[in-house]
Amino acid sequence: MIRTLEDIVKKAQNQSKMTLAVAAAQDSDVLQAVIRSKSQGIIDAILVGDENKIRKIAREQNLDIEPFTVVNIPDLMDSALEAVKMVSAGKADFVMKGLLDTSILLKAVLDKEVGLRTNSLLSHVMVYEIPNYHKLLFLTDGGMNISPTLEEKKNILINAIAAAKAMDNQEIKIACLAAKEKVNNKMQATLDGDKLKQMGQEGFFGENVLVEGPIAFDLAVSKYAAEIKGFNSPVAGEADILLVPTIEVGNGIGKTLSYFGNAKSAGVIMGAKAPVVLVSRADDAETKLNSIALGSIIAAAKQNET
Ligand code: COD
Repeated sequence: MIRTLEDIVKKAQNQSKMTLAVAAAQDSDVLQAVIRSKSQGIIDAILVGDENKIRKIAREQNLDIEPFTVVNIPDLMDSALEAVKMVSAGKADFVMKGLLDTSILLKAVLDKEVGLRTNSLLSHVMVYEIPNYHKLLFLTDGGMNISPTLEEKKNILINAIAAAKAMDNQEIKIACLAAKEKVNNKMQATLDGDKLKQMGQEGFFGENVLVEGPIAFDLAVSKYAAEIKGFNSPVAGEADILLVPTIEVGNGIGKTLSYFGNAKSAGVIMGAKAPVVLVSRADDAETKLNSIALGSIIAAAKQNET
C-alpha cells in the first residue's frame, strides 16, 4: 500500500517511462525536478518555452539539460498550447506547468482544437503526506473549479477516486467537508454533502468507496474528535479524500498543511485525456518531483485503461 510520497516515486520508477512535456520550462526548480525525475528513471521530457532563458538558467546553475529536446516558444500561451498539443499528438504522455499562470495552462488544456478535453469535468487533486496523519490525504478541488455545483462535485469525486485508485488504494473513504454534520438549508455544503453520501450509499461511486457528508474537517481526520462529539462513521478519522465546497477552502487547507503542518505534497489535474501536473511556483523542486511521479503513474494508468 502506498503511504508516502516516496512510495509514489518508487512506484513511478517501477513502471514504464512516460514522456513529459513542460510548458514554459524556464524555471530553475522545474528544470531541477525534471532532471532529477529523469535521473531517477521516472520520465523523459520535452522542454517547451523560452530557449534562451532555459539555457541561461541551465548554464548559471550548472544543470545538465542535454538529454532533453528544447522547443523554442517564448510566448506563454503558445508554449502552453504546444506542450498540450504534444500530448494530443501522442509525442508526450502528460504535461506540466512551468513558469506561467495556472489559468493560461488550463485554457490551453481546455482548447477545443488542440486541448485535452474529454466529456469529463477537469479537476485538481492534491496529495499530502502529513507528519501526524497515518496515510496520504487527497484534497480536491483547491485548484481549478471555483464554486462547484452538486453535479460538478460528483465529477470531482469521480476524478479523485481515479487518482486514489491509481495509488493502489483498495478502500476509499471520502469526507465531504462542511462546517457541521447536520444539514442546514442555508449551508450549501451540508446539502451537497448529504446528497453525495446518499449517492455513495446507492453505489454510484463504485464498490469499496465510502462517502460521508456533511462532515467537518476535525471529524474527518481525527477519531478522537469524532468520539468526543459522538459522531459514528467509518470515515471519521480515516478520510482518504477531502472534498471541499469551494476553491478557497481547498487552497486554504492545502496551504495550511504545507506551511504550518510540515506536509509534503504532489498535485495533478484529472479528467483530461492525460494528467496535467500543476504545481505552485513557490513549490520546491522536491514537491515538483513528487508531482511528476504522481502524474506519470496516472498517465500510465490512463494508457492501461484504453
Ligand atoms: N472541466 C471541463 N471543462 C471546463 C472546465 C472544467 N473544470 N472549466 C471550464 N470548462 C470549459 C467550459 O465548459 C467552456 O467550454 C470552456 O471551458 C470555457 O469555460 P469558462 O469560460 O467557464 O472558463 P475559462 O476559460 O474562463 O476558465 C476556466 C479556468 C479553469 C481557467 C477557470 O475556471 C479558472 O481560472 N479556475 C481557477 C484556476 C486558478 O486560478 N487556480 C488558482 C490556484 S492554483
